[in-house]
Amino acid sequence: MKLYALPKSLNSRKLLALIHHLDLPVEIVAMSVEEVQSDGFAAINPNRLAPALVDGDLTLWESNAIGVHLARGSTMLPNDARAQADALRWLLWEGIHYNKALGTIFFEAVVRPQLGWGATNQPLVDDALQQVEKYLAVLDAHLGDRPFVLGDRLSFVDFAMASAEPYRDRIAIDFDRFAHVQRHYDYIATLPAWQRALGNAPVAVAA
Ligand SMILES: N[C@@H](CCC(=O)N[C@@H](CS)C(=O)NCC(=O)O)C(=O)O
Repeated sequence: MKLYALPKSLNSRKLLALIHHLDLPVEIVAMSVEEVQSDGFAAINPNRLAPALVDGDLTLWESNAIGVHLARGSTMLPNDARAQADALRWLLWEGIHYNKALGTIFFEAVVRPQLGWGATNQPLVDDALQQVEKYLAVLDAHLGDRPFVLGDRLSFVDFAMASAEPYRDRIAIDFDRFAHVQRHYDYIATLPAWQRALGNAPVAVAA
């Protein structure tokens, strides 16, 4: 299996963390933005976006679909139908609403200046900030009485939800106002697989 990834991007990171957490035999192909936009890569993902997975004759794009494929049968995805529907609910919400808004802010505030891709699109950022406030309140209330998004157990959904965790301090959102999201992000940041996905040495955990 091969995962084509932009290692520093939000949507690739959730999968790198999952692969490290489950120690899956997946070859990670680290790509540049130019490679992702190339005609060659369009044969794998016609959207010219990363990540994409090639597993034998199955080619998958959309990070959360890839995550479900990789996590199936493991502790990182529930087995029963109702719990899987709940996982799907949150994975769709994450992609369509929550991290769509966070990702826009991240792209404009962090990626665009880094790549030298012109000036920040401030109206877009202002709109995304408004959206993200609404969705952060939803996630914060949900995490108020459960440690993980799906309840008592860590799952791939937590990795998806925490995609923006490393950039908390670099985007114009006061996460301290969302104490349960902060606590969830803090926990995810302690996981060795998460740190490895970030390219960091594992965080020392007290015995
Ligand atoms: N909904 C897609 C989004 C993929 C996406 O937007 N990927 C970005 C990085 S997070 C990308 O490849 N950007 C490269 C480009 O825009 O040229 C997913 O979840 O996989």
